[in-house]
Amino acid sequence: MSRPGPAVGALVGALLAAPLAALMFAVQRALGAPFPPFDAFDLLARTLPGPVVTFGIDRLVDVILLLNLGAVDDVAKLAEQALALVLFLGLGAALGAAAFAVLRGEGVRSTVLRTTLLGAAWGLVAFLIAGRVAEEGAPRPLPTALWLLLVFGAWGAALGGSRDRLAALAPTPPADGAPAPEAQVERLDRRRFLLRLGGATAVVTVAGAGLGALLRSTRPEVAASQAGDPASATPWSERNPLPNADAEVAPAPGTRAELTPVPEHYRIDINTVPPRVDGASWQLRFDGLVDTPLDFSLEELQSFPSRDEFITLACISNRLGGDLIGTTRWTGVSLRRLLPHVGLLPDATHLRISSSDGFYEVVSIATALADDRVMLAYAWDGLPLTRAHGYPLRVYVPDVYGMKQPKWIERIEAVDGWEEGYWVARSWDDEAQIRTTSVIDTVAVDEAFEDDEGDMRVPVGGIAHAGARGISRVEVRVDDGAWQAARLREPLSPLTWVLWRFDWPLQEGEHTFTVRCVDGEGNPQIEERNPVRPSGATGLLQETVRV
Ligand SMILES: Nc1nc2c(c(=O)[nH]1)N[C@H]1C(S)=C(S)[C@@H](COP(=O)(O)O)O[C@H]1N2
Ligand SMILES: [Mo]
Repeated sequence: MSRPGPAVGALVGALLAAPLAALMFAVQRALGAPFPPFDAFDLLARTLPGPVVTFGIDRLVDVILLLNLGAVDDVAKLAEQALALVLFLGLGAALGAAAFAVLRGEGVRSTVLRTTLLGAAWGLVAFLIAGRVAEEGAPRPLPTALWLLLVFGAWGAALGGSRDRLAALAPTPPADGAPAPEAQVERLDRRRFLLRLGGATAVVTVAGAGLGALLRSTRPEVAASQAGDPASATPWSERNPLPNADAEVAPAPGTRAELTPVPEHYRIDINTVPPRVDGASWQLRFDGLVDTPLDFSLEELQSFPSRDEFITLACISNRLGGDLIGTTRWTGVSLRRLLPHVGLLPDATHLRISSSDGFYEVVSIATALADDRVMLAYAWDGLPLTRAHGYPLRVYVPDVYGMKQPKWIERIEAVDGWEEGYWVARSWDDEAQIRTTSVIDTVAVDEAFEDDEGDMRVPVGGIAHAGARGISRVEVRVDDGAWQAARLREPLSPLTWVLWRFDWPLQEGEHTFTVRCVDGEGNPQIEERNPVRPSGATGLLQETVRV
């Protein structure tokens, strides 16, 4: 009788990996145990060469934009998670195939012990990976190791049990083969066994995944620590008017919100799921070339005089007109206020800021001393940072892209020279200064109105942004006409985007609008098209409408 081979092994390995993933998901939700499929994916993303990772991200974003799948950051995270699961099932298939191939000569003897050891070995690797990508607040190692050895060992035992069962059963009969007389009783052939196995694994998978999804609501975000205090659970912007509420220029209807609601703010980072940090036990370690290494608790940081800033944050990967940009009100402490407490040594030139997810960047001490807007921020829009946006602490540095601004920071080390940050080491721009860009959000044909002279005008509007340099001029061109000045709305602060508006005298037909701007230092936006890598996208945006 022929023994089940690697192809059957791959099928069984993958089938059994699905309930394995689902069970681990449920236990992760309930107890915070690691979820190895995502851990392995994150480790891969951090260790693969930068160009490989960047190429992968670029293609992913291409597909999202091509198929118009929705907000780039949300869809990309979902796609990463799906890919992580597919890789995990693929690994289960590869191990199953290898095991069945090696055990082919074993006849009907029991192989369960050996496959259990194989599963446990996979569990051990998963445990080591979880330890490498783990952040503060990760569960204790011993129970974690036991759990992973147990559940992966069970995968291995089920693999061996299935193999032994298949080895004892008749191979699937050929399609044209008439059933043998003895089979008329209850005949369990290999195909039927595999179908049953598939059904059973599907049930456990659905049950585990469903349980995990239900558990979501019972494990509140660490950041939602203000639950008892209803006033502070309301965002600042819902309790206060914006500082430019009386601005002369109103946004054209259809322009994006001037202040981005935090739940809608884009999220970009190297984690399949954001790190979970316990704010009560968390401390910021300040060490390196200092007189007095110090640990600051969140409470200590909040006892320093705070500063509030309206800030537009943009990702260097934001494509022209893309959605990886947002504005909110940041609250924190100026980094330079901490420096006297630790006493920098004369050799110190830079601060290396590192995060619980392994991300890091450097800020020059000269910048931190000269610019009190460089801050350690603990609140967005009047509430503690959410887990996705860096709870409990993130850094802000004016005029540079998000890649220079670590979230979830846990250590600041004074060092004696510049170093490459996480993305700089992966071949992105050293400086990553924000480029000057302008975007058309709306040509509000439906909102056409009659002006004082009785002419119909169409409100056209959008944003212009140049980091901390501000915007001094925005111009619009219709078809091949002359560039005409748009009106600028007074911004929320010198660190935010500027909303612009141009009331266009309506003309019927098809028209193309182009926008360009000049930053606050008099430098015009670069009109030549450049891709996002390595220094941020440039080029002019156009919008064509039929009137
Ligand atoms: N620890 C950590 N900080 C990080 C990142 C990261 O991957 N890990 N990504 C950076 C990048 S590339 C950007 S654009 C901003 C995005 O911040 P947001 O997700 O709060 O919008 O976070 C930055 N800080
Ligand atoms: Mo970014």
